[in-house]
Amino acid sequence: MKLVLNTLTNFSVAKHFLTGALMAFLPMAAQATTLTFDQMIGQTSGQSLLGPTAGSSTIYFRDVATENGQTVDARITTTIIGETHFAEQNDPNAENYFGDAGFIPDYNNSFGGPQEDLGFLYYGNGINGEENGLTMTMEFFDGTASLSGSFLETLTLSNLEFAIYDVDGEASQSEYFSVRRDDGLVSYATGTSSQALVATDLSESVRFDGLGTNYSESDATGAAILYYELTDMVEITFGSLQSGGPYQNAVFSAIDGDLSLFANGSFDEPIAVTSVPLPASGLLLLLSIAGCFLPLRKSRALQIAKGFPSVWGIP
Ligand SMILES: [Ca+2]
Ligand SMILES: [Ca+2]
Ligand SMILES: [Ca+2]
Ligand SMILES: [Ca+2]
Repeated sequence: MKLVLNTLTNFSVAKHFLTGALMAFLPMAAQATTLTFDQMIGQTSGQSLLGPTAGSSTIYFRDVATENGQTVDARITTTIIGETHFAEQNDPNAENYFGDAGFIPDYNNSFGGPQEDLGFLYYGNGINGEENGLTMTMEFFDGTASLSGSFLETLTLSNLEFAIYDVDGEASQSEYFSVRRDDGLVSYATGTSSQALVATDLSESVRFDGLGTNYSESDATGAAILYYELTDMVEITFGSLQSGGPYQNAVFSAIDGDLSLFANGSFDEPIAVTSVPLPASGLLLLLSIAGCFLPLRKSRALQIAKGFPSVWGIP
């Protein structure tokens, strides 16, 4: 199942068509690129019960992956939702204190836990249905040799997979995350438990809701594996809803870039995300040029700039 999904192109319109007609002409998918977050540029400045935290809402990593012999660097920027406290020091006397809020690079490595992961801690504030969280945008760059740490040249990864975990909560606070299809998302897998994250395909995005019960971070019940193709940018919105309890409530989740935490994880078969039905005229066009099939490529920035999908951008 996964092999089939990974062989599809990321762009849904083309994918819809290619699934049937052109599968035989596509090359075998390369092994998925995995990510490691152990080489943050700069120093952490905060402390939390979960590990040292970065003081900035934008962080940079060298060498998160290797793609076709090229070294991949990553830049992660964030946008805050609601009254969320993130990337700042926290008063030790504050309610529900777990330490300073922010990214936790190389999460838990020193304790033999999930290795080279990227965790984060934030504080939601306000009850009665207040929504908190942050949107994280991870962009990939060529960091080979002299380009290392430069973040100048965007790099497209052909196949990417990683897990997001500890998306759960407790009785008064439920956690969720959502990801965008136009980043190249092709499929996802959730845990086999009946309490696993509930995935809702919203066409433009897929949202994963935890059921408001705390689980161990290594429990696939609060985790999902995401599969991307031809992606240079991945946006993940982590949110939480506070229905009661303390005014300030902490949230932790993390990204396991190489699925090392879930070597024996219990996940269901991957589910393909929705594809957009192809208009009849577009189908005819694709049929007419099927014989000279070119590699597809996605750049969301380009799509936004042009105002329409870049189906046939030539690499
Ligand atoms: Ca890992
Ligand atoms: Ca959590
Ligand atoms: Ca948990
Ligand atoms: Ca909490």
